[in-house]
Amino acid sequence: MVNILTVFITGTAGSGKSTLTSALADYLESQDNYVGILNLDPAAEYLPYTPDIDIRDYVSARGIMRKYKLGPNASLIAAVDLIITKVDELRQQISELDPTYLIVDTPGQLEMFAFRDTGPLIVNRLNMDKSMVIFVIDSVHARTMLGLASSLLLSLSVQLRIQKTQVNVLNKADLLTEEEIEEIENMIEEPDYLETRGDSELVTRIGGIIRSIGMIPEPIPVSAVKGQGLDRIHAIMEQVLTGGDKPS
Ligand SMILES: Nc1nc2c(ncn2[C@@H]2O[C@H](COP(=O)(O)OP(=O)(O)OP(=O)(O)O)[C@@H](O)[C@H]2O)c(=O)[nH]1
Ligand SMILES: [Mg+2]
Repeated sequence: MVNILTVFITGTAGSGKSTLTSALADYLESQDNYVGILNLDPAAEYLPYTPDIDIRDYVSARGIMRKYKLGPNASLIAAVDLIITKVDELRQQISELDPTYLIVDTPGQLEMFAFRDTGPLIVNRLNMDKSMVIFVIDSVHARTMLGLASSLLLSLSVQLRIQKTQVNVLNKADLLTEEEIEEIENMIEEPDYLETRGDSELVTRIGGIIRSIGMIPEPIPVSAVKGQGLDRIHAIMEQVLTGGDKPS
């Protein structure tokens, strides 16, 4: 019986998707899980892990750039669109590998993947049994309400597009002080806190709207480099895999 949880690691460029893919796979393996890694970034030059399955074996953004004389963004768009034509081959490889957890590292530019029609289509086609999304927020951009609100709005857009159980991760938490992490938690949790901060009215009101939607999961502080917070991600993955309650 197929029982694979496919975990799509999404997030803004440079937020640490590839590093988290590697760290999470290592962590899960250390907990005696059988883990596979699928690299879905056709433009990746260097990866901090060795993928079990690699889209670059089928589609190369650099090759497309040369062949069709396209610029870096146009070639990446074409490359991401071409992934859909290789989904059957990828599914075949996933079935042969048959991992418990398949971690999928997605293309660097979020908008190319999540905000175009192909991304959600690829996610649905690569779903073997169950799937979820991890949205990686760069801590460095979350220290102000403006940065945090922008990141959470992006996360919400991904949730809207892909419509899977989604976990927000505050990566690079090792670059923040404990006070800064607490400040971020306050900005999300404390209803009156936003009013006291002196942000612009737009930022304060957007913060209020994000909170009132109530469906945006509170980010889990993680350090992909230091291996912090991975146990909390694992616990949610296990819940999703075994069909338990979705995280709130
Ligand atoms: N301090 C710190 N640095 C991190 C962490 N995670 C990733 N980085 C660094 O952030 C940079 C980008 O990491 P990547 O994993 O390549 O990020 P990415 O989101 O895959 O990048 P693209 O695919 O190019 O969008 C690298 O220099 C990483 O070493 C972390 O938890 N802490
Ligand atoms: Mg990457």
